[in-house]
Amino acid sequence: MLNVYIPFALGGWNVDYCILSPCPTYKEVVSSTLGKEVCYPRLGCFTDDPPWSGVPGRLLTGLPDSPEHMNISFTLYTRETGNNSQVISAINSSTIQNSHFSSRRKTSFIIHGFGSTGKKGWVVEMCLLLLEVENINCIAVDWHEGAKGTYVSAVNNIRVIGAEVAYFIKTLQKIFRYSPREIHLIGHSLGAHTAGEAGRRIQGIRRITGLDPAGPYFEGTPPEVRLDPSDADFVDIIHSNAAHFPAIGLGMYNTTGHLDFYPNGGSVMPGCKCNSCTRGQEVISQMLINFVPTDATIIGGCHHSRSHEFYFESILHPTGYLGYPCETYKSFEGDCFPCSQEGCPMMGHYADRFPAKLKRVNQKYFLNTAADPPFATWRQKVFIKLSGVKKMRGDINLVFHDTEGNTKEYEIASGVLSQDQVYTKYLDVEINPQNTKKIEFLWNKTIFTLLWARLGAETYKPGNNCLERNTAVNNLECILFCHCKTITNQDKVSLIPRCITRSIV
Ligand SMILES: [Ca+2]
Repeated sequence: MLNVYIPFALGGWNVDYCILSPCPTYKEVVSSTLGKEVCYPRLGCFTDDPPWSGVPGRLLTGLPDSPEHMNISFTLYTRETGNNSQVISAINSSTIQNSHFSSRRKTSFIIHGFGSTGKKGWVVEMCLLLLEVENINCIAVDWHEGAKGTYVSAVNNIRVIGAEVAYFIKTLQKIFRYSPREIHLIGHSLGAHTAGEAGRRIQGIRRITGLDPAGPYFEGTPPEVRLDPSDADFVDIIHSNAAHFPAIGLGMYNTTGHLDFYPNGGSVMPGCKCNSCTRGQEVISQMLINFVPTDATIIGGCHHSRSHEFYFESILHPTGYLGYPCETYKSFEGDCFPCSQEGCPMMGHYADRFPAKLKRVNQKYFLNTAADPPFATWRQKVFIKLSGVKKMRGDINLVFHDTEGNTKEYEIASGVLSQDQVYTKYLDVEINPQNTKKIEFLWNKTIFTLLWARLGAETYKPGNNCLERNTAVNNLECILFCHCKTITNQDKVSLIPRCITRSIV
């Protein structure tokens, strides 16, 4: 009955919404909830003193359930186990010593969120894919028994889950002298804050990746209770369902890592149909009061789940997830391209390869993704200049062909087209420049038969500076596509990769 507040941030202010009636006052909630404590062997005591409860944005009640009640498990995947994973336990550490866990490898922990499971689905798939590219120990953390009640009980429970992950890491330290610098925690939604809690308890964890860290009861709260940059040496975040007043998202809107990525602006993801997106206050209310999920990935909604889907695909398509530094999404759509001298980070698995990742905290990066897997896109700035006829009505399109015969068409300009005007367009092309066989230039033939046009299109692999020096950052080669001659009376022209001439502007 007391789980009645929906907190969210509004322009830096926390607003608490009561969704049951009669609503207790702030003071009543605070005074009725403080001062309780529960203690568990190995893990210590958990109080509901501030900041765990009774602070703005976090007016919740209750204490975490016991680890036994939640039936937490750690399942090991390695290249030796394949699908035949091994359940290991820090309480009985011989299970670790007798497993395929190797202290000579790095270790990733994957932690699910509210209403989800670590026994199947994306958590297991993530481990199996990581093992294809890296020889690591991958541990799927399951706490579905603690994640299936109300949202508020799950929020409380992650404190025990975080303590269990920390206890597991301490055990590794003890039996193998294993360093936290070998550890990467990857958590989705409440799992992101679980990773933060483990990081708060263990200094020096190499990296925590927060996949759309849960917003309700965390947005605007003290760093101690949520994932923040102090929880690991490097913290990277993907925001995919950020709260935007007056709508309520399931994820956090504010920056909370060293690098914060906002794909598609961070709130609404392309390809999420409205009947599956289940966003807004209605859903949150359901979650908070009485929702008992059967399939967790549905709960967070399509937007919320995109964060782990992006991470998954970034393992295979790293260069298709380049983030551009920008203050807002609106300004990104018009500018913030190409990258500065220091380069741009790749969202997802390879974010840690960005040399300037630790320069400051709360660095914001924007990018657009495609609507369907693998979601990767390669941003390009295209210039086209027309000459010949003063004004004409029509449209200009570019068609990208890859080496496998797939094509993608993008409109550059339409409507009234004027002589000598340079048409500039940012394209988020779903074809990797590396696999681009040719680019065709199309216009409305019936209108443009008598037109002649000049065009140039530049394509970049990740990195930048192609525009100025034809060099690239991230040690990746820059590819230019260009056609610098005047085209007359044709309906299409192909652009050939690696043309040395610069395109006209
Ligand atoms: Ca923290």
